[in-house]
Amino acid sequence: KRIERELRRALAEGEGLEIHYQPIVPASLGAAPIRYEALARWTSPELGAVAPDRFIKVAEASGLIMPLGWRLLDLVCADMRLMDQARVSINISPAQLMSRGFAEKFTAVVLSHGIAPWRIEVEVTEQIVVRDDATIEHELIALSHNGFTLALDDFGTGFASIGYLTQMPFDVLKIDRSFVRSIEDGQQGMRMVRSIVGLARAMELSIVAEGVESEAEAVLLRRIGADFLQGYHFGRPAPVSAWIKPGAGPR
Ligand code: G
Ligand code: G
Ligand code: G
Ligand code: MN
Ligand code: NA
Repeated sequence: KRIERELRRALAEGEGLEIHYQPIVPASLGAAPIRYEALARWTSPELGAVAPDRFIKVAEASGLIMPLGWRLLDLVCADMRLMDQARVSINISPAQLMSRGFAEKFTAVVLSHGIAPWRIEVEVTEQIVVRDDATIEHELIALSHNGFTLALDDFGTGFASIGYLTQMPFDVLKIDRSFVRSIEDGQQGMRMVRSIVGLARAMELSIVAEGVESEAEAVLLRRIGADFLQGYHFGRPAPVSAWIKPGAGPR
């Protein structure tokens, strides 16, 4: 309840919310990061830094996820004007996609900032599959139609059926870090990740491996055929200023 009250205040006063970006690097050696995942951060004057999974949950339960989501999108779009041609993925909650007209407003906001939709990827978790909601499907299809790419996040932790995957216009599959962790444990983990990669290949999805924390994991993931790697090994989430060349500015 305190989190809700403080979050309401943060939204009203427009303070304490910020976006950190984590690089998503091409698996090919030497290629520069050109993609980032946007991750919300909140520091409240009363509560200090609040973990995003906590305040996102509170926002979802209290209905604040809609105004919060729009505020975060504005922050990302403003940063993207400093990021040259880089692409950014944004996490979207099922609660946001359940609101009719979400895709239309999302598109309008992005265009109003002068950002091309192809630069933005929308990440949704497998939990949206469980909802089996017609509005969610409608809004996802509309986002794809409007030129945004769609990523299925945390893949392997939920219940996404292959049938659903083939029906929906996903472009990217993000392998959850629990699987990435398992590849060093032996044959079983390797087999599992190999089969996920095979599945993604068959569906012409590109593959991001999440939570890569060591060079050993990176080597194995390249060998298995992941297209992009993301994790502390390549960079922690950091403000946009950490990732732009000095002197870069809005164009
Ligand atoms: O760094 P990490 O602790 O940032 O993120 C924790 C969780 O919060 C992740 O599951 C992530 O998807 C979620 N999250 C981070 N930023 C956002 C956001 O802007 N919107 C939504 N809906 N979820 C977010
Ligand atoms: O749920 P989602 O995948 O959107 O959230 C990404 C979360 O993973 C964020 O909380 C982010 O800070 C965290 N994260 C990013 N890289 C790593 C990593 O290498 N290891 C671990 N344990 N977490 C990571
Ligand atoms: O902190 P850690 O050892 O997990 O970092 C792994 C890699 O990520 C290192 O190459 C480090 O330079 C980079 N990195 C970690 N944090 C940041 C950051 O805040 N900004 C930038 N630009 N790179 C970072
Ligand atoms: Mn994500
Ligand atoms: Na994830």
